[in-house]
Formats: sequence, structure tokens, C-alpha cells
Amino acid sequence: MKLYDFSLAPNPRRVRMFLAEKGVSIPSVQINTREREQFSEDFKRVSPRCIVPVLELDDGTCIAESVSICRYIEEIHPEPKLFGRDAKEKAIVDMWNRHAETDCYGAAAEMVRNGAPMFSDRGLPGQPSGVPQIPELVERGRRTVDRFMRYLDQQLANNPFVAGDVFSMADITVFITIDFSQRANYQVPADCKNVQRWRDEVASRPSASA
Ligand SMILES: N[C@@H](CCC(=O)N[C@@H](CS)C(=O)NCC(=O)O)C(=O)O
Repeated sequence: MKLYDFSLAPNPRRVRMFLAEKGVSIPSVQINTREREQFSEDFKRVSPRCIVPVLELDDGTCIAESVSICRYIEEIHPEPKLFGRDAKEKAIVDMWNRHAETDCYGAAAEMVRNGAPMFSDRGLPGQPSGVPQIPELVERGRRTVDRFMRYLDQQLANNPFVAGDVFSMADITVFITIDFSQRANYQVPADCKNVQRWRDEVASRPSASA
């Protein structure tokens, strides 16, 4: 098995954090997306969408989506369970992870991709050029992330973790998203005290530095 990774990119970090929580290590290859290595012909054979992370299995199968990679790892290394332990918990983890991806990560990506000079003409990942930035999406993304933070703050008022009692994939998705959003100078609203408390706790886990 081989993981195509990039140390500075948020979605590969999700997979690394997940693996660290499991205590699993997989040989990895860096695809430096800042140097446009995702567009090389060799990497396109692994990832036709020119996106990292990708997990290549020993039979050559390539899994090119971070949550799908993590689900595969969960199947072969079931403990600790990071997608929920029973039917209800699995549904709630999935629900929060999807909320986090659509309402938080997606909006954070809008902020970063449409504002940073390094993404000029590359407003979407996996496209070498021809995708102009839309400056209005920076502010819209910021408002959407703020709205998610207020929603999450209520959840964390009564729960230690994003999806309830135990640390899960949903915590990983929100945690890496908050760090990623700082590239657009985003700060969690000061009144979201529960989010701040939760974030400090997650930051102290060894997996946070994976
Ligand atoms: N939904 C995908 C998103 C993957 C993604 O956006 N990857 C970024 C790095 S975080 C990428 O490969 N960007 C390449 C580019 O900027 O062209 C996943 O979770 O795996």
C-alpha cells in the first residue's frame, strides 16, 4: 500500500491524522501541489482528477477521496472506531462529517482558493489553469464558516466531541478545516467558547501534528 500525500495540504492531513489515531503507518510519496506535481503524466495515471490524497492498494486499485481512504482503513484496522460504534453513532458521525465537509470545509476552500495569489487562475483544485478566482466568494465563504461555527458551538455546549461522546472522523474534518481557513486569516468567532475549548483539546492530541 502507498499513500500519495502532500504535507502542506489539508485533505492529506485528514488521512494522516486518521492514521495517527489508529496507530497505523503507510509508506507515502509526496506530491508537491505547489510545484504542480499533481499534473504530471505519472501522477495522472494514479489520480486522473489530479488531486491528493490517494491510497494505492497492492493490487493497483487507487482510492482518491480522503473519507473513502479512511473508511477503507477503518475496515482493515477497526480499532479505535472513528466512524461510530453502533448504528446510531455511525449515522451521527456521518451526518456531522457531511455537515463539516459541505458547510465548513467547502466554504473555507472558497475563501482560500478565491483569495490567495498562489491560486490565481486556479480557483478550483485539480485544474492547471483557466479557473479565474471569484473575489466575492471569499466573503461568502467567511460568512458560511461563521454560521457553521455558531451551529457547532451549540453542539459542543452539550457534547465533548463534534458527533457526541467520542472522538471521530467528524472532529478530524472540522479541526483540519479551521487550521486551513487560517490561510485566509479566518479566526473562530470569539464568542464560540465551546469551539475554542474543543479545538484546544484536539490540538493537544498527538495526531494533531501528523
Ligand atoms: N474531496 C477531496 C478533496 C481533495 C483536494 O481538494 N485535494 C487538494 C489538496 S487538499 C488538491 O489535491 N489540490 C490540487 C490542486 O490544488 O490542484 C478529498 O477529500 O480527498
